[in-house]
Amino acid sequence: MGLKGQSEQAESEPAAGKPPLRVGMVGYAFMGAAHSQGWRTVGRVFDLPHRPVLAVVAGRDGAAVRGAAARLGWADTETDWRALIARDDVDLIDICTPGDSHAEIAVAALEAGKHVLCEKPLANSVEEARAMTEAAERARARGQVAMVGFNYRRLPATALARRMVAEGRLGTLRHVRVSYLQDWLVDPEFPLTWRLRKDAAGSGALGDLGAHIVDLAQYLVGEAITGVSAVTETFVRQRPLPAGAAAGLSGVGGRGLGEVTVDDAALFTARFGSGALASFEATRFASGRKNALRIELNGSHGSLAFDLERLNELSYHDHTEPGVSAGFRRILVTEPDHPYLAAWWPPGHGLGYEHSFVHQARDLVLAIAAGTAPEPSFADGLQVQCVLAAVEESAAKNSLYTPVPV
Ligand code: SOE
Repeated sequence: MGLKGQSEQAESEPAAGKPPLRVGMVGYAFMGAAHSQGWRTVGRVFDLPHRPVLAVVAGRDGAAVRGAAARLGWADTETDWRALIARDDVDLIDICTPGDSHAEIAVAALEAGKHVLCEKPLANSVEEARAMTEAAERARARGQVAMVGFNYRRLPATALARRMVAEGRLGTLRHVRVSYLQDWLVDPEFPLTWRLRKDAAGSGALGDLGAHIVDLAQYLVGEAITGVSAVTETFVRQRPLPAGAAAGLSGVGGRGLGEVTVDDAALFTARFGSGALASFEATRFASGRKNALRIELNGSHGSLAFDLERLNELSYHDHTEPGVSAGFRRILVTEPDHPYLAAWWPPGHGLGYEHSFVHQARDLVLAIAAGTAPEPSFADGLQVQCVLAAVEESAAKNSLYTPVPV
């Protein structure tokens, strides 16, 4: 029963009367807010076998986390994630913290018998991602599930693109062309926040944005990247320390500046197992681009193109059409038989960025109820982490860089 049926429906939520799925979330910044929107909404739009409950949100600052609970709709709070995973009134741990805490929290939560949803990238290193994957595999035997939050798989247009590729509508894939462009770091006065420190974030644009496009490309193509060659760059190497900088942040030369220890941009080419070639670009210095994830796939029978800034649309070119009428056409992805759409609005009334988190919550709840492993799994997250590590290794070797003779 979707919203369209709500007028004929009793005022009760679709999931009312279903057994609760009590969620405990760690962290309440941007991703915590986005996940909260997903948990608040999913049971009121999709008819689910469990009723998601925003039970507890955890954060170190008591006053701040209580404010977040009131703002985001959480019933209780904790100031220590260890106390959260020890509670017997929480079934699932949703990790929305910086990457340096993903592994410790996820492994402890799985060993405490909880299901786990962990934000991307899965971890800050391959070693951490592998330990998380092994813990998830052990927990699987106990009926627990674990998923990593690559939410862009869960927009109707990208899910439709995956369906069309799997149906063979593009034929043999030859090219994948992906970029994820933002510009919030162009100002050199932007402070040295955690995303700019390797110890907290693991990497810069590569892990923050590159992880998304590696996962989305592999999801759409349906196979893994087998090798990369890369360049990375840090354009602004020192930034002002944030107000109240953590003790561990050493100023540079006493001028209140700190070292940026991650990449600002990563560009890499890649091969897929079937021989398709790919190009990837991830940067937070693309002046004027706010959240521009664009992907295009070219195959022997056709092409698909998606632009996150036009996320209700999918461009499709059927190369088997007679040339006189062939060309890219726009599919408006708002029909009831498009992925997820039956639960929402009538055709033509588009969705937004936040709906990817509602769909992520839906798919996780359905997997828990069915006892199936949700995708992307921690093993999928580990594979992305291996690609990111290969990019960093290639860039460090710089081996394929051939200076142009002058
Ligand atoms: C910042 O670059 C960020 O919030 C990413 O961390 C998210 O994963 C992306 O969806 C939006 O931009």
